[in-house]
Amino acid sequence: MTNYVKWVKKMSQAAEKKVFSKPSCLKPNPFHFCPGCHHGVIHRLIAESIDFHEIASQAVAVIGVGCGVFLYNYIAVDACEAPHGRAPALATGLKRASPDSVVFTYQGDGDLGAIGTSEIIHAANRGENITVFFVNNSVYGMTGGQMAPTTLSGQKTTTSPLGRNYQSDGYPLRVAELIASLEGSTYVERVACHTPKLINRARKAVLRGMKIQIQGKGFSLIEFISACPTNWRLPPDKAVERMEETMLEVYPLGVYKDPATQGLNLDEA
Ligand SMILES: Cc1ncc(C[n+]2csc(CCOP(=O)(O)OP(=O)(O)O)c2C)c(N)n1
Ligand code: SF4
Ligand SMILES: [Mg+2]
Repeated sequence: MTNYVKWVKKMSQAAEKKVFSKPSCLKPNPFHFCPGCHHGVIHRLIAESIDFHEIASQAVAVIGVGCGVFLYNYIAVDACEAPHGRAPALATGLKRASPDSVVFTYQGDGDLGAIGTSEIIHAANRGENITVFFVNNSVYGMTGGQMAPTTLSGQKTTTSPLGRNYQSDGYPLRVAELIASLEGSTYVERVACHTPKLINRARKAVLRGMKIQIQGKGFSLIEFISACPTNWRLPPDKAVERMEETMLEVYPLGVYKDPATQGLNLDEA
């Protein structure tokens, strides 16, 4: 036997250790997102959490309007499309009618922080037992990069070509802080997913947000600070630099409301 044949035989007998695989509820469809967009990473984290908690048959996604609108093409769970901004109201009805379902919303900042501000505040204030995934990329991504309530002061967008001016346009809306201030919310965290370390933190937040609902402990909101390279008119690496230099200063990462400080202990799952 030649050395080469011996090597092939040895390799074919070696036990392979799987270190990375696709979540089973993630469909084999290529994402439609632009290069450098963070929606895809967030979709994967949600799919991993559904697998981990073994809730694929119970999970119901309520999808807002924006670039995340095709979530049902990627994650194999039951899903409903909500009119723009109304996902928390639809999720409320679904969860109340079917308490064993695990209901989560997926919403952008235009969806949740502009047209849907009323719905998110009242759902959180009522302490609905739902999980909200909120993607803050500081613009209306899907419709061409218009100014959103989350747009930074001075940020140029298609509807603020000279930069957002707080005197006429107000200040960036800090959703995590706002929702954390309401008595009804249980868990609020702001995360990002542009480095492996931050992805690991975001993964834990997603798992926790779902676990809180499964254990009947109330309302969770996870805010993801995300890049929209296309509408920021930047290549993906520069978009991440911009995120780090400007967005994270206005929107600091961290836990804004911790169930433990409310005397709620999460049972280990
Ligand atoms: C009632 C209503 N108004 C406006 C629109 C148009 N619209 C579609 S997506 C969108 C903005 C989405 O932005 P965002 O929620 O931030 O999501 P992103 O695309 O940035 O992830 C708007 C205004 C709509 N679909 N329905
Ligand atoms: S437009 Fe922005 S938010 Fe939408 S897919 Fe492209 S990069 Fe992502
Ligand atoms: Mg947006």
